[in-house]
Amino acid sequence: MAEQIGTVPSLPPSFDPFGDAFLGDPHPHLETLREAGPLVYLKAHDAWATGRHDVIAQILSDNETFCSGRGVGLANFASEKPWRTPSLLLETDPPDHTVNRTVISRALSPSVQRGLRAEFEHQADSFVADAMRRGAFEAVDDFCIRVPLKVFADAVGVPETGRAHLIAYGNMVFNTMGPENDRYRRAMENHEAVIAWVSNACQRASLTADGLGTMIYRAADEETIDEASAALIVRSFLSAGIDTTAAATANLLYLFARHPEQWAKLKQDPGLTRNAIDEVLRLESPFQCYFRTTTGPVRIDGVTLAENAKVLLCLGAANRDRRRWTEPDTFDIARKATGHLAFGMGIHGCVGQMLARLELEVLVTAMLERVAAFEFAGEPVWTKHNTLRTLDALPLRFVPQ
Ligand code: OVM
Repeated sequence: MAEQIGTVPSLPPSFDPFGDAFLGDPHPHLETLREAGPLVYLKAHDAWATGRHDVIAQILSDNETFCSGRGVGLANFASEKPWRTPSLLLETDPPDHTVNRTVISRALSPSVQRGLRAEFEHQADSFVADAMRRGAFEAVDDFCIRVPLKVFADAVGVPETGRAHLIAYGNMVFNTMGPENDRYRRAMENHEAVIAWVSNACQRASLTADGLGTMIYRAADEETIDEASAALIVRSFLSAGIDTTAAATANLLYLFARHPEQWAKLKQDPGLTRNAIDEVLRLESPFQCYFRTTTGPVRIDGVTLAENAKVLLCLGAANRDRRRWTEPDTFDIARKATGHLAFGMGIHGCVGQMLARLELEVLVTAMLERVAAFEFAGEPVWTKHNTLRTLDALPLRFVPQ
């Protein structure tokens, strides 16, 4: 499918990483992209793209040339007004990024996480016990989404009522990183009510006294950041922490239902749990792709990019790059899965990844104790989403031991 213009591989306008054909069956298309060249021009969007593990690692390590402050979606904030105030973490560069990142990483310190573990375990146990009682059920709506809406939203300390808005909000944030297609527009349909709920939830007065949200406001009390920044950093918890972990949970259940021998293997050797989680994240990465923007002309792999070029980083492709992985399409919980890019890398590498890992680890541990196998109770349906890889429907039965 790739076409060469001089030495620059380019893909025709019909090749659209945000189109129905691509999103309906992404992995073969990601392979086309990755094998077309280290850096490929996408006619459909006047943007560049890469699905190579080494090229993405190089770009993510050079945040001065490939910035985030002009947006990590297709829209260039230097010329297009974003629909929300840009994130002080995701969509910003040093030196501001460094200050904000320090504030949020302090709130997510190892000791804070140790404190959250017991409650996460308690909740995981009750979610799994509940799933076992139900027989066949819809795992996305009744399990994968509910877990972070309970445990993570509780940890941040936002109000109980109206939390479903967080799913809609995540959908907005992640879909609008793509072009203004139908998915983008549909995600934004109810944006006013959703934004109103989220903005309110981020206010100091809305947050529980002992949550992560209030810890961010403590940095405002100490005058490290101002009050408005605190609200926006709390917003980052809500943007990044719900849909992503819900997607990871759904992808994990899907993979173990599809490959029962891997669940059997994990039951024999629960010591593989953390590695198995990394393998899930590698093979079906929840956050599939995002952009960087060039801050000046740059030469990379024989291609010269001008300033303000948008470069799409397809982590979902890099995580199956045969230059990096052997048998990349195989789900193998015993392989060495670390080094995947599902959490990104460099200065923007996922700051909440230890919390995401904790959430998944306690869930898997709770399931290992009770679940003999996962059975499909209907057809799973993958979501067509501009940047997230997850399922809309996952009818499952947790088979008791
Ligand atoms: C944020 C944000 C939004 C989406 C994703 C993300 C994966 C962060 O608003 O800071 O990290």
